Parts: sequence; structure tokens; C-alpha cells
Amino acid sequence: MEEDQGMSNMGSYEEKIEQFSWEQAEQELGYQKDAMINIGYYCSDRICETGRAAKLALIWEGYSGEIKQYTFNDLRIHTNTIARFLQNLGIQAGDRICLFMDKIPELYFGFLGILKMGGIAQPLFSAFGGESLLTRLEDAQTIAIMTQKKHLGKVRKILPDIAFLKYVIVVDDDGSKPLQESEISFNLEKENPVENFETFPTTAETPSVLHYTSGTTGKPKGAQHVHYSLIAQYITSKFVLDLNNDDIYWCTADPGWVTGTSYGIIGPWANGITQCVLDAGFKAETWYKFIQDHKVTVWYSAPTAIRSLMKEGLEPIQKYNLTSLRHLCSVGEPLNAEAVIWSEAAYGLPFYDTFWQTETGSMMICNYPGMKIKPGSMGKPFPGITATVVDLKSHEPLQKPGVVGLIAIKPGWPSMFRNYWNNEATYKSKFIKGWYICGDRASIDEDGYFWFVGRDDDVINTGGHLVGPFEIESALLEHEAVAESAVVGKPDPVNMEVVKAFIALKPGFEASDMIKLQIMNFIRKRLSPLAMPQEIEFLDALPKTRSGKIMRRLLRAKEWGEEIGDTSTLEND
Ligand code: 6R9
Repeated sequence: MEEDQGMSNMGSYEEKIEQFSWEQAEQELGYQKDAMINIGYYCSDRICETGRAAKLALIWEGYSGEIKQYTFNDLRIHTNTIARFLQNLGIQAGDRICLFMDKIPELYFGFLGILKMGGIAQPLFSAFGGESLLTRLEDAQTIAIMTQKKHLGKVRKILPDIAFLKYVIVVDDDGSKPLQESEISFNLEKENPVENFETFPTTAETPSVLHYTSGTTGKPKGAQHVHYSLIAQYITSKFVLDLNNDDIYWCTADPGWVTGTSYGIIGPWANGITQCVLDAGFKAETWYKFIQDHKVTVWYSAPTAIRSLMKEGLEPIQKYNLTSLRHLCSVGEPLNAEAVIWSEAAYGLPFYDTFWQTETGSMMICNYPGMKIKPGSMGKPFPGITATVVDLKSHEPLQKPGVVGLIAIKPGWPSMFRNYWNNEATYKSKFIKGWYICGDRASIDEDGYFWFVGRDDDVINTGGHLVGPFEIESALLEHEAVAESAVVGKPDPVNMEVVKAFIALKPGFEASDMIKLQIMNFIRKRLSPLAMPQEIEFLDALPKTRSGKIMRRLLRAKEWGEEIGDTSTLEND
């Protein structure tokens, strides 16, 4: 699958590799070393200053079909207004402010507003239940949460347990339901618009965003990013998403996930691109209508969504005019070759796979317009990124093509995470022999293309979302009937993996469908719908190592029909 190279922003990949420097991206943005760099400013004020104030920044559509549009000048003023509001409350630069909202415009303005006043934005999925929320707010010692009326119930419930949280800001208060005394009403439409706001003078290494991500053990970790990440998010949006001035761009990701901030807010807006947001759940026809109505040209989505669209077939595609589309990209999970080939047949365009992580902050290994796609491969390192695979044990780069090792990246790219919040030891453990170790297995072929093999840990990737088994196991143990539990990923044709729980019940409790449903609901409410086990299997006792650790890998191997092999290694886990 080849395209005309001359048409893309990147041009020839080989030539770009030779010429590329991050300084070039800095120059394009007018950034000078040690000067102020603020993501909020770059996504709004700077676009206005460069003559694009009247250009549409955001086309937003709600689940009921309501449409709102905002120019870059609106974006500038709304983010100023929020920044000033937060400052007036007494919130300081460096404070963590959580965004706990659906994909409403205030979420996008809030994110940039927080950054403008020097705060650290902590976006969390509004689908999170109380416990998921509590763990992350406690860890970050979050001082304020911006939320909607509909999510207040969850916030109120955990409030007595969080000492640090001082401000609960309700962004859609219309007076219909009384707020509690400690809650603060904020309504963008009623607020005095702030025309001039002095952006907090953040510099390259000032913390910007805190994104929580799940690991195999322990609590979720807050990957801490800095304002300098902008350089990488800007230039990858330009070269990989291939964004141009006339594009209408749609990133389907929620900003609770890093894709929804790096490429659903920062990268595209720093390029002055018009973005569309659909605040509605997945439905093939709704998505196609959205593309048709807003004439979406560049679309960034995820394999689970693509596989769901594949399942719906060609019929819904024929009902809509999708000819505006010109470039499609994917992230979050392995993109099967079938999906790439199907999309080429269905939309006349292949999906271009991109690989990266919360920790990397921007795209690392990708397919580029103009470069030959090998369906099923993640592509090649972004220019400016040195990536390889290293031996599973020695962590030395593998010299022979086709050998499976760990994906490793040379530290130093602009959007690299700078720490895990309050957890420097784990952060440091990710760097071995001068490489950042991603925790994924892959091989590189003789042409330099990367092929994903799987994760190197027990983290479950369900529909592109990482779920930590430990967090679910801990929550399961809080259920009155559960004595022991082990949580693993189970293969699924659409979501790649779903959560499966093995449970040993306490004496006095009998296995039944009823109790399964109760437990599922318990997790859905406490953690999130994604973390809810889709399947529960009751065992009399869970398999354990001699030291008493549950052999999660053994249970996982069974689900995947894999050879269990030498259990002595499992016992050392
Ligand atoms: C952006 C994002 C990161 C993990 C990553 C890997 C998996 C992401 C992938 C992919 C195969 C791709 N992953 N992109 N696996 N092919 N193109 O997804 O961040 O939520 O931190 O997940 O997702 O396992 O290590 P995050």
C-alpha cells in the first residue's frame, strides 16, 4: 500500500530521518530555550496572534444532536475565564486539578485553563466509580475537581475520605438542584469573559499533565508530563496525523486517556486545526453521520472501534457520504492486518497504526503517509526517536531481525514523562542500560518495521484501555463473598481482551449466577464498566506459588490456550 509521498507534510521518511531535529519544531513554534512555554497559550492565544482568531477551533456535538461551535478566539477567552476563576479561588500554580466530566466543551476549556494558570491538569474518565476516583485523587493530593451535576453523587460519596480536596467546582449548575455548601458553581455562559489573562510563566520543565495509568502491581501510577511535551505533540500531529490548515480532524478518544489530550487537545490545536468532538457513545451510524455532517478529513481512532465498525459491515457505510475522509490513524492496541485491509476496501483508505504510551506522551513508532504500510506492523520510529528491541533478559539491543525482545526507546524526547507522581523508584526501574523499557514485546523485520507481540506484564488491554489486575483484585476482596481472586485478560474478538476473574468464595457463600451478577455490578460501580469482569469463574482455591502468590500467569495462559511451560519461572514471579 503506497501513497504519493509529495502530498504529505512529512514527505519522504528516509529524508526526514536525515534532516529531522526537535529544534526545527521549536523554531516553527517560535520557542526559544529557557523562555516561557505554556500549552494553554500555544493552543489558543498564539493561534489568534498568528491571524487565526476567527477560525473554528471546536465543533462539538452532544448525544442529543445539539451542536456548539467555538473559534480560536472563543477558546482563548474561555480558557482565560476558567484560569482566572481558578486563580480567584486561591488555587496556586503546581496544584493538581482534576477534570471529571463527559466530553463537554468545559472539559476542553478547563484543561487549557488549568495549564494557563500554571496548575497541573489531572483528567479522569467520568465513567470511573468512586473507588477509582478516590485512589487517584488521594495519590495526587488533588486540591480541586471540576465536574458536572450528573457526577456529583460519586464525588460527594468519597469527599469525607479525602483530606486534600478543597474545591468541588460544578461547571453546569443551572440552579435546578441545590448544591451543597462546599460546592462551587461555575457557568461559562454566565461568567464575565476574561479578555486578557496573564499566562503563568511556565517553562519547559514545569509540570503540566498528570495521567494515571495502570500497572501490574500496586496502585495506578500518575505519569507526570511537562509543558515542553508540546514540541513533540505538535510535530507528530503535523507529520503523522498529517494535519493541514483546511483539515477537520476527529480524535475519538476521551481526554481521560492520554490520546484524548495529546492528540484530542494539544497537538492539533497547537497546529491551529479545527477539531470535532462527539459526546456520545459508539454506534456505527452515529459515527458515520458525524463524519458526513462535519466533513471530517482526518480521523484518529482505536482498533476496538475499527473492529466494531467492521462487524457492522459495508451497509451503513453506503448510507453516508464519507468522501471527505483522507487520512486515518489508529492507536491503543495491535491493529490487525485484517482491519487495515478491510478499511482500505471499505473507505478506500487504510488505517495507519501508531504505537505509543501514556509515558511517552507522543507517538513513538508509526506508519506515515507516503511510507509503504505492511498491514499488521506498527511501522517505524518517528524521526528524532531512537527505538529498538532489546533482549528480554540482558536488555542489550538485538542485532538479528525477527527476534522477539522488549521495545526500548532512548530517553530524551520532549514529551517523555518526567516521573511517576510520588513514585520515583518505579519511574527509575523503567530505565535500564540507557533505554526506556516500554514493557511491550515486539520484533523488528529486515526492513526496520516493528511487529507487536504482546505486553511483557499482566496488564489487561481492553478496548485500548489498560486495566491493572491488582486494582480489580483488591476491589473484589472488598466484596463480602470473595475470599481470593485473580484477574486476567481473556481473548475477545472485538475488545482484544476482556476482564476475567477467578474467585474463591468465602465459606457460607454458594456459587450462582446471581452472585456473579452482584460481583460484576459491585466492580462496575466501584471502579468502572471497563474494569468489570465480563466473566467470572469460581474455583475452590486459586493456584499459588510456594511463597503463596497467586499464579495469575498460569490462569492467563489457560485462557489463551498457551503452553504453561515451566512453572518454576511462574513461581518466581
Ligand atoms: C497511547 C496509549 C500503552 C500500551 C502500550 C501497548 C498498547 C498502544 C499500540 C499498542 C499495539 C499499538 N498499545 N498502541 N499495542 N499496537 N499501536 O495507548 O497509551 O493507555 O498508556 O497504553 O497500549 O501495550 O504499552 P496507554
